[in-house]
Amino acid sequence: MHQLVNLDLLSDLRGDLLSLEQLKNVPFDIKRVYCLTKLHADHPRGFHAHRQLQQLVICLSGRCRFVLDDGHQKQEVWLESACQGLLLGHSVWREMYDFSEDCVLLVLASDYYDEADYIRDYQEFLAATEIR
Ligand code: T46
Repeated sequence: MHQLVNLDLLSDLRGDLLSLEQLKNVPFDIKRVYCLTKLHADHPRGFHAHRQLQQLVICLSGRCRFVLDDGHQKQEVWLESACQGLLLGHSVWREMYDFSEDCVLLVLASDYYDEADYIRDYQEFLAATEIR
């Protein structure tokens, strides 16, 4: 349902450098990049799936918990290191919880923002997974 991608950090006394390259350590063409910041533990996010979009989510700072659901089973994943990216394919319902105060999420997406690609109703999502 999900895959954790190992990312090499170039670290030295000056700090860490994370390099992300399309079709190298990011397994799709990158059309969009966005960040989630100033997140709150008591305000979970997500609660949707995508029809086509692929994304790689990297926790640059802090930690948070993803609950992923393919309509048949659920998985829980903690993101707490910039050394690992969470690859989210389409047709996975995602919920994001327990953001630490310093949590910063960087997301690389395979396409431009398009609200029509979202399934935001869980019953519609379940019906779509049954059809497949
Ligand atoms: C996802 C998780 C991990 C835009 O206008 N452009 C954008 O590129 C994005 C991502 C969002 N928006 C708008 C859509 C909503 O009106 O920003 C508002 C907040 O988006 P949303 O409620 O979908 O945010 P999250 O944090 O629940 O979900 C986001 C992504 O939307 C989603 O694709 O997989 O992060």
